Amino acid sequence: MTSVPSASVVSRSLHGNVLVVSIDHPPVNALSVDVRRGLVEAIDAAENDAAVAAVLIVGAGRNFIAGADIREFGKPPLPPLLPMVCNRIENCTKPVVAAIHGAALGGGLELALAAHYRIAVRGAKLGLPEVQLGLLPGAGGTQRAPRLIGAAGALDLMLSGRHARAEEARSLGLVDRLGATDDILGEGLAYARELLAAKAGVRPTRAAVAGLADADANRAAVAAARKDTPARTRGLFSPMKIVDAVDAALTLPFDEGLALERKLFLECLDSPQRAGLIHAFFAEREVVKAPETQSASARPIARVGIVGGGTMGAGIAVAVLDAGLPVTMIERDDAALARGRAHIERVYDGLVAKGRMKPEAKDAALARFAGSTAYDALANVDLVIEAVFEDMAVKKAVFAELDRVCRPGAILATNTSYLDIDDIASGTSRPADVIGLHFFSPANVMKLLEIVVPSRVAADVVATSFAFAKQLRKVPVRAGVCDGFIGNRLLAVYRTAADYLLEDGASPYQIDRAMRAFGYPMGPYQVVDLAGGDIGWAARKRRAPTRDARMRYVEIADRLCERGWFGQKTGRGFYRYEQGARVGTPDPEVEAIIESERLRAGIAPRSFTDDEIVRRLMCAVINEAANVVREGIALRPLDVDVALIYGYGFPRYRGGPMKYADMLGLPNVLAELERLSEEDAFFWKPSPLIVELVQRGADFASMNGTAS
Ligand code: 3H9
Repeated sequence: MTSVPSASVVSRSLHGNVLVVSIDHPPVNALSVDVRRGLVEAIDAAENDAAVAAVLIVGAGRNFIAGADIREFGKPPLPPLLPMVCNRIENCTKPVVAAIHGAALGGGLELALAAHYRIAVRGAKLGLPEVQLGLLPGAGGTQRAPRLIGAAGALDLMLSGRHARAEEARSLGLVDRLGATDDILGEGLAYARELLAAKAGVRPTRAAVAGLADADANRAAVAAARKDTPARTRGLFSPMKIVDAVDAALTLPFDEGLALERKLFLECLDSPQRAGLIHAFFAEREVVKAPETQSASARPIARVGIVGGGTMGAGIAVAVLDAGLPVTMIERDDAALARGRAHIERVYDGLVAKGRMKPEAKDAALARFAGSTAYDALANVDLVIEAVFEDMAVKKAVFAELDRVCRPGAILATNTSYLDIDDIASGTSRPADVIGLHFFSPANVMKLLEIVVPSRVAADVVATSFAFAKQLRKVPVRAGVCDGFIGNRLLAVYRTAADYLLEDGASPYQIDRAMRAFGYPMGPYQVVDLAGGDIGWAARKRRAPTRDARMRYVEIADRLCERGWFGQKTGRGFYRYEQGARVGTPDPEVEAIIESERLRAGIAPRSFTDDEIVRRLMCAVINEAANVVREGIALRPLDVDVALIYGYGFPRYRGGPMKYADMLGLPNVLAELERLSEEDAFFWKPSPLIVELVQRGADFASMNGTAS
């Protein structure tokens, strides 16, 4: 074996007559400009070296190649571009084999598809996930994949972005061979030598016909995708471009198809959705790097206690059981405990009924569950999560018990949504062990976990909470203590701004429609009806004594609550729900109530465009989010973005409210806030952070410390 130096991220070594080209570009072998250059050099070297009979491309480390280097998007492209690299590989006059382990995603899979032969080993995951970044496979994937596996299979991979395991990839026809062992180099070399021995020549995928054989099926697949995709991918730009590109693979010569793919790829690359989605990709990887995770080591968590078996406690229990951990639930009496357990069983039964869980898995999860009415059952747990009624006295009583029974070093967490966790902590003898773990309902489904950090908590307790979130496969966001933390504090202003619009002339139905068109799955009043109007009512009553006298207060929702119209669960709210229907219909009586409230408040209603509605609600959220960052409640703007995307249905393709604000331009946001301040100087007072950033010519991204 002789080694030839190349660009340091791509090395070449001759194994007999096979040139092994190894990509070693941690963390995931993304196809950066150096990698692309190294690959072209390697193919050139193979062509020019008579001692080379075949080329084997492998990835060093845990993956083959995770795709194009996402950090390069939005910057001027540097040659050689990836489509050209793929063409160079395909045009090589000596057979090129790709040996795939770990991730072969996006451009990584496209590169493999441009090779002449592919082998994958167990654990490999192959996919074209560009759609999740607002893109389409832009290095020949839309043209080569259909030629290999047909339009239906290719569209499924590209429109879902899902990963296919090696075995599935083999049966689809994406790879030719499954390796028998995990030794990727050994398997790849053996395959290459076998091909050489069989005198197998080059086999350009552009000339492949297997996938094109059933022209009727392919046409039908494209027609079906064209029909279904807009509704399925509501608001997304790139999916229909994918359909167009696959259509071209069926109808145009290869090179023309490639040219169209390139054009469509560039359209996607230029779209704000690409910027939003890639921001979200990096932001969700940044949030886990809170300072305490770097400065302290997590405590081990092997046993978890949960106090409270209501909807929240049971949901949290399911989330913990699903992570494979044992749970001990505490309730005040046997009947409440039985209800808690029944809650948990109901969640699992639902999953079993939908075929998403096997009955054995349900039994195994429940075998990890224990309940007790005595706090002493928590003597050995490593972490307790309190999920009882939102009342300070009740919480303090629970924490006094936990302080009494839990072992030293156990973490005592509260799931409170708004109570002062410093106050809860100070009632115990161990405030350094007390933290907030704010789950969202349904807790076993919702991804967001706000980790609320009170002033006296130990750094390793924060680090443990992040590690615990990872065990639960949640997305953790670090938040400081204030009323509502990050998410609910922003929800409150969102709702207030909506209520102002309501009283000033918009209907709840128009507001909901406008916000759905913006990209939320539900409008604010649909959310109220789903969550239960009584929850917000209680919060408004709680805040009433401390509400600033300058704050305008809209009473419309109170009028509905006074009638017992709490939303879906009572059959009426802002909408009517006939016989348990989950989708409401507009209610003229609600409109009449709104009308009379306007009269009472002396307001002459005016009309608002959908665009005005979106602008106002977004300005309210952005402005308060800026305050949240300024006060250090959120570490950075990106933490706000992740919280709203994962906990509140903010459209991911807009990147979160702070990214969206940057895309609008902060000077424009400030100008809008100043205009709105003329109507209500108190509510719309521009955040000093926005004012300062605009003065400096900076944006929120400049505070993130990341590339996106
Ligand atoms: C594409 O290919 C376009 C082409 O069709 C056309 C081009 C013309 N680039 O996720 P992890 C970083 S679009 C740059 O925590 P895991 C990531 O930010 C691309 N960086 O690890 C993180 O950095 P840090 C299509 C990337 O083991 C670190 O790697 N491909 C890229 O849980 C570790 O990542 C995709 O969409 C990248 N492409 O999961 C695949 N990927 O340590 C995207 C990752 O500084 N990637 N990083 O925070 C993934 O799905 C996962 O990263 C993967 C590993 C499954 C590979």
